Amino acid sequence: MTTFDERLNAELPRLRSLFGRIYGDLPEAGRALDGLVQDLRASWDARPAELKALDDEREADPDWFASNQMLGGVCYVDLYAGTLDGVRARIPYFRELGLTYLHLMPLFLAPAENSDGGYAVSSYRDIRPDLGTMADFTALAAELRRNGISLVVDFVFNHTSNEHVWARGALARDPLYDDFYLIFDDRTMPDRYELTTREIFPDDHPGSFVPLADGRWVWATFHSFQWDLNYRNPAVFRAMAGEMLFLANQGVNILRMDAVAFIWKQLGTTSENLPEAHLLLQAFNAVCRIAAPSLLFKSEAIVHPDDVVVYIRPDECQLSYNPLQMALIWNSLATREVNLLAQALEQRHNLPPHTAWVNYVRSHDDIGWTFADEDARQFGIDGYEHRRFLNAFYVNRFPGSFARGVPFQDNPRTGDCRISGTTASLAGLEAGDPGAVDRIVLAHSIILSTGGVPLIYLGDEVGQLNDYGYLDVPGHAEDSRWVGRPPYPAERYATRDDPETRAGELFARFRGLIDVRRRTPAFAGGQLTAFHTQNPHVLGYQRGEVLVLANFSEHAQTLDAERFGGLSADRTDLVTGRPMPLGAGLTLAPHEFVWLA
Ligand code: OTU
Repeated sequence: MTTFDERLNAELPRLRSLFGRIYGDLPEAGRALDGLVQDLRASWDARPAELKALDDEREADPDWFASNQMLGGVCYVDLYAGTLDGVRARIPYFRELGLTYLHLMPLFLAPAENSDGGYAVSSYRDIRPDLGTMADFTALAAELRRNGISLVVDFVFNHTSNEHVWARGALARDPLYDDFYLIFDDRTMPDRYELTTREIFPDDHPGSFVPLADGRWVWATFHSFQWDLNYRNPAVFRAMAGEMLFLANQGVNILRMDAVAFIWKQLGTTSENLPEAHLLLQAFNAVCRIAAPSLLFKSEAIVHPDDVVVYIRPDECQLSYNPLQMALIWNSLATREVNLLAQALEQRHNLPPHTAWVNYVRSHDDIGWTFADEDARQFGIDGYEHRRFLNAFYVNRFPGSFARGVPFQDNPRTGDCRISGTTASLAGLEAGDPGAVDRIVLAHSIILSTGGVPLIYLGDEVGQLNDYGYLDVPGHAEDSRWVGRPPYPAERYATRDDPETRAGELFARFRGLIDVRRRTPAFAGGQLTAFHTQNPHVLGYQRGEVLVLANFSEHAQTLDAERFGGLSADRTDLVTGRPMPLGAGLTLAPHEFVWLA
């Protein structure tokens, strides 16, 4: 077992050098670092023995998350289970499904009516009262741990709500918090910043700043009640590190680092993905290595793929959402062509050792078309026009569309738009399209087999549909992402064992795939080898000795025997157990995929 002092000695030089690179020789930085070292020691002393044991276990097995046993689920506490105790009561179901990772959506104290789904945090140390208490949370974390399920929560550290004590202090000009946010007396600086920043939630407010009651302006990238923190102030880093360590000691295993792209601002730039954002994450990472060694970060950067990958390193974020794969799965379902997805898997999938993707079909957010225009151009596809097509297709404004999505942040000025909806509604179940179930399973077969942690939005495994009820909820009606956040689909779950129902059919197929993945060591790790099918509708890749083929069209597709030259021909499909010799070529039924061992 490594002692605290050994870890401090090993990591402090790195932390100190990161502080130097971020803050230069600012005298406050030295003071913040000294204070932080005291915080680290106190936090370690308070860390429960059970968590210290887990620290040792995971330090000895740093690739634990790359196992083919890993399966993630994500849900809202209130919508899925009512309260934290309700979540605890669902642990038997999580085990039935095979979850080893549970992401509970933001559950901290937040403004009453609209809190951006909890992404406006008013206190990192208080649970929203209607969900339970911090003691319930800690107990749930322990219960999940005993059931082999790692607990993931959001670390919303780019901003706080305007009701957080820091925000109230800053508004009141309390010298302690004066410099915690980016507040300006007049529009001079905001105007200069906004020359180069992007509008994120234009439906809420234009630009990056919102006015305060006293006439000043505060930086608010997202909603007017979400104020961006000022990380140029080293006291902000120390304060946030304290909140992080507090959560670590409650038994959180993975922090989903929200909105990482935005944490550092620099005049004359987009203020996204700046080098200091990475240095700050590395400094937070060093903090964990010293006082909560098993805590991992998952980066939430839904940006250009070149920018996404830079966050993924063992000493920064060990895990990352894979927004490119997510968007391109939907792209292939719409176009029935695998060109962009195959290219992404070939050129942008493999990651450095000791890191992993979190692969997902959809999240609680909108789907943004974050593929690289340069990549698309290689196929003669114009990014702007193609995004317009995808947006039209997924909101059912394109002839023949099976999708029932809803536009999000439609910005006619920039042409930007994103898509909200549940997997089932986007895949055709709501429209009654005969290919819907196959599409839902096909999409998940990709995230279950490409390598990384597959993450299911809970309820999608029984085909939950869009919830238009959000239109009647104050604070939600303006935000179409709520259409994709339906309450627990009790009726669907109740029929999950009845193969005559849609829910039952889906659930059985999900369970089948999850079982195969679990007993197939080739699905561990993240390395993938491209396999060129030469058929525009059929995706191919190899995971170790397993050859995956997936037909994205609603017509049968044939691959000639010569495609498989050099591969062993004697194959069985792990999904169905059917022998599939490759010697005479192979025909895939509509939307069929095979995992050939
Ligand atoms: C995240 O998303 C969360 O996932 C959202 O639910 C929050 O509203 C938001 O942060 C603010 O906390 O713009 O449309 O990577 O895509 O950070 C979602 C850039 C978002 C953004 C992402 C943000």
